[in-house]
Amino acid sequence: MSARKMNLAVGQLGPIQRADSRQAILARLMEMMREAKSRGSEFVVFPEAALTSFFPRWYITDEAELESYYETAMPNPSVQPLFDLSAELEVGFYIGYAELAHEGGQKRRFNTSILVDRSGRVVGKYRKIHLPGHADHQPDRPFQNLEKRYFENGDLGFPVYEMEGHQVGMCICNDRRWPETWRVLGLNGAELVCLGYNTPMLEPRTPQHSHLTSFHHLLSVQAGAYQNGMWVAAAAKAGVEEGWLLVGHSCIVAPTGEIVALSNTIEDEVITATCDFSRNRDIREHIFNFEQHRQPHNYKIIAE
Ligand code: ING
Repeated sequence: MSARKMNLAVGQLGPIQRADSRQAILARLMEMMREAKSRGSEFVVFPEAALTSFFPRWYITDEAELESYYETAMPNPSVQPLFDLSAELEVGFYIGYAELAHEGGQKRRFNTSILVDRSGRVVGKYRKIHLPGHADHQPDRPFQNLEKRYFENGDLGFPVYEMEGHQVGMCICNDRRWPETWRVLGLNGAELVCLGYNTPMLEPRTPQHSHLTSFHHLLSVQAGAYQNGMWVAAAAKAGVEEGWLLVGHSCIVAPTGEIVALSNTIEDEVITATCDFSRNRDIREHIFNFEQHRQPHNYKIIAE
């Protein structure tokens, strides 16, 4: 059987400051898509909140200002050039953004990501399920994480989409810390999981763990990849964003858990690898053969 391969890129973003224009941000994303193409990539993974500064760090009381950070449609005129370039170059992409939807006569807000195929068409959507931080203003913190205030928990589950012949799933940032995320995606048949993250080096309630931020990030994605025999592509928004250092170490991880590509800056940086999906079987038909080895009747407490 011919090996099924995908030339994959991760487009790590450096910081997006509050004053950065949408045009300037788009130019950076498009530059990295061109760079990915120049290296033979057919798909590029961009970060969480790739179109704005990570605004949950602020307590925003002005409704209009808060809503200015959300996209009300995707694509929309301000991001159309990226979709056009995707179709022109035949490079698909994953991108994270704040979604403002009107569903069931209600205004809904989610921390969302989409999969776009090589013709520039949206083929899948995911809404972040694990929201870290807090819903109330906590002024004692040096910065907030108000995702529980600004977003609802995702309501789409952990879907897996067929894209360019591969089974692709998504998650976002804090999701990667929860083993359930990875196992559900593995059970749903994902061969590749794409994710973006904005992770400050300082978690204000556990400053004594700041020096472990990169370790905990890599530990989470490597374990998820290995324990479910999946390729993982993780894209950071990195660098000092509005005064706070966000961790880099964007990476591409093989089903063995090995890091096959790792960023080494905290700026805009493209890393690439060739994902050979025949390698997933080495894990999923042996050490993690779910059908042969899992004992779900002993795991019920996880879902209760
Ligand atoms: N950010 C962080 C993350 O889960 C965090 C929140 C920071 C948790 C540091 C633990 C330590 O990576 C988002 N956006 O989920």
